[in-house]
Amino acid sequence: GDDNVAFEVPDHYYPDKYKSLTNTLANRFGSGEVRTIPVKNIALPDLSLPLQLPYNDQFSLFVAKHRRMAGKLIDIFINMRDVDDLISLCSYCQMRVNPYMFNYCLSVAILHRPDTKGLQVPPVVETFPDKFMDPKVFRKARETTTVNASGNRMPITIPTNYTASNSEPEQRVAYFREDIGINLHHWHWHLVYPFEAAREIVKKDRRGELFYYMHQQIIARYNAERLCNGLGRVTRYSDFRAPIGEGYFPKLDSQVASRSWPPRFANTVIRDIDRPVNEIKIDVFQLETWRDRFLQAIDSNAINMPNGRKVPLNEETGIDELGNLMESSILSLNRGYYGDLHNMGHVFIAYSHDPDHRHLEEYGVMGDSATAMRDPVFYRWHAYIDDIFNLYKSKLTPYGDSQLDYPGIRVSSISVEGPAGANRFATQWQQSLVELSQGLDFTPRGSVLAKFTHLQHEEFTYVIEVNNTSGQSKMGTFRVFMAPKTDERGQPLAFEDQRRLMIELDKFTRGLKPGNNTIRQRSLDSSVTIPFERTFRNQANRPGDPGSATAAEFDFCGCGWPHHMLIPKGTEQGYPVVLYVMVSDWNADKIEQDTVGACNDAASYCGLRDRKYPDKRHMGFPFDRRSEARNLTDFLKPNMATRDCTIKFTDAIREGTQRQ
Ligand code: CUO
Repeated sequence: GDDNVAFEVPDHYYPDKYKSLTNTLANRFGSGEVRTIPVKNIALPDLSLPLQLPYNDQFSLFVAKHRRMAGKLIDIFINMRDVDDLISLCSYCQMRVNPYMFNYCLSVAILHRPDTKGLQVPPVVETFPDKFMDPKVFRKARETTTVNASGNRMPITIPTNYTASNSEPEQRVAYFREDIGINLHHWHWHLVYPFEAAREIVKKDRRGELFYYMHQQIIARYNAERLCNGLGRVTRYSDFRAPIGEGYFPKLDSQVASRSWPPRFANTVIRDIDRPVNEIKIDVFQLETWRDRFLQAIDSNAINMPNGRKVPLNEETGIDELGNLMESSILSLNRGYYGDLHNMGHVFIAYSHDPDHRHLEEYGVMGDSATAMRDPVFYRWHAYIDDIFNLYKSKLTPYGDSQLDYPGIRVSSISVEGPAGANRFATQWQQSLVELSQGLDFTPRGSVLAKFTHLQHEEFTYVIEVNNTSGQSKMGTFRVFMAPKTDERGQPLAFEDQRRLMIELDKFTRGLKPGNNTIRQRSLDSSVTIPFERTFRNQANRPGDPGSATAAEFDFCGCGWPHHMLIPKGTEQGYPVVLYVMVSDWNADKIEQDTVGACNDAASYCGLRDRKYPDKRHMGFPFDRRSEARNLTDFLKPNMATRDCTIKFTDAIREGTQRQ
């Protein structure tokens, strides 16, 4: 319009990390001119609250004050009248608002505004690579780019096993905890499911239940990795007065704040927090009180409302209510009484090295969803959270035949085919490249690639034989899980233990004609995972890529377990696991909705954008409840089958690198 003023942004004006954003904003107006941004003169909204966070400070959603600031900024971004006004505001904010907070709030806003689905946000691993990798990479990048300012740069190798030596047993699962893809998944999940923002943003279908289930699956997966590596299942962190045995030294540097992420020494005890600078004053006793009230709610099967009434937990929505109460999200039915148990657990641990700010230290990795999963204590905390949810689940009546059976449908077998051989999974290391240039504020333009090492598996195909004796065509939901067979002492797992170790591998729907059906499903099409390129590059609308999904879809679609971590590592001897499939009646499972363009390939842990969770059953069905069955064989019905398999790990780096 006429009130648009185009102005040239000087070269040095934007740090490199924002260039892609500014490019996008410019391209949005078709100018094509890289640093020309049409900026409208707009009446500036009141930014005083978000501006209270200093530019170079850390930003954490677990800090209530930061959350209030972010909530305000998201509101402001969401309520801008149109995209032009939003862009103008962004250009004002970029050099003034804390970059971590700015990036988060803008991502949430772009994800949730109907008119910004075509806008591009820089993927977080590129914007803030310092949250995901060893700082030596940045020093090397600095050297590389000064020595060789042009295009052809060698990738910088990110070392593996750099946070501890082999004297630390926990180091055996560092490849899982410090996997960039896993941490990106977790960051994306919390971006898609914020616990505090405008109600219409937070209120997504079954988000409290998904909080429970996605984190339950993380613990199940982590436990499988531990068992593969000769470690016991993770010990829950349930005594808040007891020392935390595991130390963690993150060895990450914040580029924005020019500081190192603080470590936590072995045997640290959480202490009362009094940090005026963060407006946090809370005693450990408060955490215990919230915990006791939560347990009381489960015990009495009801939630106390602010007005004194009691709302009974019902079988349908109980877990969803408890998820929101626990996290807590603003959907909690009584935040005043049940407080903020899970989030504050993160906060207590994150500040345990400097609870009264006397050393002027910032929070540790537990204070940020992009870094929390690196720390062994993350799993101890979430194992405890999961145990509490399981207390509730254990009170529910076990599923009966009417819920488990699918009359007329018999599954005669499940097996696995692939290069590793029949009923064998194979894993090894692989190296992949990730682009860093956006996040380095010292680099000249151009590509800086980092090469990192991660687990990978051979792709495979499930082959499932189903006999439909009903005489009619049917639709079935195939639910595929995997679990270890034995515990840490080599004893067969009882059903109650094994069900909690069940890892969801896939869930899909197929038609079943009368008679015999051979169902084939590729590992690549898992409903749990997203492909490598999507984990690392959620951008879209690249030039010459007109049919691509929109950036908002990609941002949502950035949520998904990284495909390279679909299968646990296994062992060199071949780790025994059981593969399980259930075919349930799609008529009882289905949600009637249009899922076209809803980014529908990683729904198991992430749901669908702007849609309902695409399965009517409880998340984790049929393993989310206890059963009378003593072991998995006892549990089986005609519409289920299992297969003993092994996961063979080869300690070698696979040929060929993946590129985003
Ligand atoms: Cu994802 Cu504790 O909720 O980190």
